[in-house]
Amino acid sequence: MTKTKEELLAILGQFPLEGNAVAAEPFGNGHINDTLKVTTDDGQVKYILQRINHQIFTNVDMLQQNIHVVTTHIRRKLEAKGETDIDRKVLTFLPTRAGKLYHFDGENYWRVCLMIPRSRSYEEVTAEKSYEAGLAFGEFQAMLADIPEGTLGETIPNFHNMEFRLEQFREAVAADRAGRLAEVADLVEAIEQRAQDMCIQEVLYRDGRLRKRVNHCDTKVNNILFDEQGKVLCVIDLDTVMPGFVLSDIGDFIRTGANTGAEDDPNLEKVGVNLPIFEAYTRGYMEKAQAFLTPLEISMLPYGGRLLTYMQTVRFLTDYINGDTYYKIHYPEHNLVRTRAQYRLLQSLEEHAEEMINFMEQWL
Ligand code: ADP
Ligand code: GN1
Ligand code: MG
Repeated sequence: MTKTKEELLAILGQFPLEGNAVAAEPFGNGHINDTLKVTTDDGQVKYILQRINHQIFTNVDMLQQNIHVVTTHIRRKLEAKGETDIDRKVLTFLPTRAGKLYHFDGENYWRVCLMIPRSRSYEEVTAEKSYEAGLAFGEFQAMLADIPEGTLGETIPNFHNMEFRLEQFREAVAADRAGRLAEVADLVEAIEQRAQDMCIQEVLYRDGRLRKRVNHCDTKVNNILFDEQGKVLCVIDLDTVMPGFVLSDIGDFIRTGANTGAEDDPNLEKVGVNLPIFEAYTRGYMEKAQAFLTPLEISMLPYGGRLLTYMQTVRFLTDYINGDTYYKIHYPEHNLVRTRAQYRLLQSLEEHAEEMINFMEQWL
């Protein structure tokens, strides 16, 4: 990000903060938006400022309207349940002084939300935290299930549509814009071998056997905030909440939480599925979700882990082939390293598929 401190403080001046902002510093490990923590003149970090990546979220009005609907809906549910400490259990976005859901400075789009006090996210979780995360995402889906159809827009059309992601991949391969195809031939082949099997959801949907539900669509392990006791406070990063297949939210947690290595681990020996984390997450998730899932969805849950890992392999490789135009990278080969790590995880998930499928028997 190229903004000076003075420019950032001027942007913050558009929002009715308590106190005056004195600093805005980078925060978190997101690949798309820019996230900054804001310190005010009482020395506290009370706000998060985000620059929305509008190359990717091209309809910022729809994006912010979706988030507004989701956060007010959750807040109402929590109030109805008689929850306490609600300000730590749902994100609160500040309207601008002009009463808008974001500020446009002529070049970039900005939003501000309250920093949830005494909270933190993790890049790696224990089985206990994984169980908690399962409860949280199950509860999140349950709370949003009654948002009327058509209320939430698709902030990124076809976001988790595997057929569409493969189309983009094949276009990238055909164009080979960055001249990188030769070095990734093995990965292209690995992707093509699995392509048909990985598009089952779209086929089932067309056959009327699978429905769409409101999903988070980015259930990375670091998109949950925990309190000091390791209990979940809330689900964050709501940009991609939209109708989709339920397996997305199971799969992306398996991909990020149940991996013994990092998403971009250069050491492939470290990468593999962590079954106790998968089991703990599934137990938590099923506690909340069993009531609304169909037997088909339940039986496909391990497939969801493979699918989202495959989809991420395809997306990282597409970006590498295109010359790194989508994800933030920290070094030139980053997207390739990410691809190889995701592919290794996919192979591990395939090796353990039977155990994972057997684990689901208890709910079938
Ligand atoms: P990104 O799109 O960059 O992933 P996130 O909304 O996930 O953006 O924020 C990045 C990180 O910042 C999170 O992983 C979390 O650690 C922290 N964070 C974001 N929002 C809050 C908040 N309201 N309160 C506390 N921490 C937050
Ligand atoms: C992006 O913004 P972040 O880091 O939470 C991406 C997800 C990917 C993820 C891979 C809008 O999420 O879909 O799964 O990176 N978000 C978007 O780590 O593309
Ligand atoms: Mg995030």
